[in-house]
Amino acid sequence: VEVAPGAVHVPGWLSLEQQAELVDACRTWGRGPVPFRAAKLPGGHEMSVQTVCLGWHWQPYKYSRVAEDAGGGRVLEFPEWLAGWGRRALIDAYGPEVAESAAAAYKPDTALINFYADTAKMGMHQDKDEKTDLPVVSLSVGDDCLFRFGNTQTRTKPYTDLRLRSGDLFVFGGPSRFAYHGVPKIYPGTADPACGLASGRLNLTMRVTGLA
Ligand code: MD3
Ligand code: FE
Repeated sequence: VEVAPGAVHVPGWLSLEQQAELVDACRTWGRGPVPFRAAKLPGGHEMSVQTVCLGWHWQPYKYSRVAEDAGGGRVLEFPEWLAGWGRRALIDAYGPEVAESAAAAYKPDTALINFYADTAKMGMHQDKDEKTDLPVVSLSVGDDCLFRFGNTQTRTKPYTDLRLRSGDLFVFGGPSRFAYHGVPKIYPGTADPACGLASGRLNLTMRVTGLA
């Protein structure tokens, strides 16, 4: 479903087995050299979401290889299998004709894994810390959420509200890459336990930072 030019929602893209596999991987990554942590905004407030990263460590407005705000460990490598999921995601979202060359060239080098407890949310923002305009691939597992997809000009209306469910894929490329978006609400208790998460919501986004 094309929600806006370049913004494609593919409900139920991941099987329950793949969802559980991803949850397991996120648990393993969270036990690595850098734990899940709430990122601090420049004003000093902590985000309500807990995040762990692969490839590059993200803090609001910057990427680094070590997590000075989370114990000083070096981030884990971005696994090749996950890049493979990213390339398949582009083909499945944009169609083989549009996407095959773009997909073959797609080399995501960072993943941000966000965990939302029941009351966590994410305010409207743009993702502008990457130096490329290549697509962001987003995978959701666990409880449903309200996802708000806005416009590139303001963090307010017009926007489209959508419900994202466990297993959903969303690709944000082209004119949608720098649109405002946020997660105003989690719907607790809506997940199938077979997805591997007993409560809360995980979202993994992969990106191409353009950094070396
Ligand atoms: C639209 N994550 O990590 S995923 C983020 O569910 C983030 O955790 C949300 O926003 C989450 O930055 C939303 C959907 C998403 C991700 C990246 C985008 C939408 C996007 C980048 C550009 C435009
Ligand atoms: Fe974002």
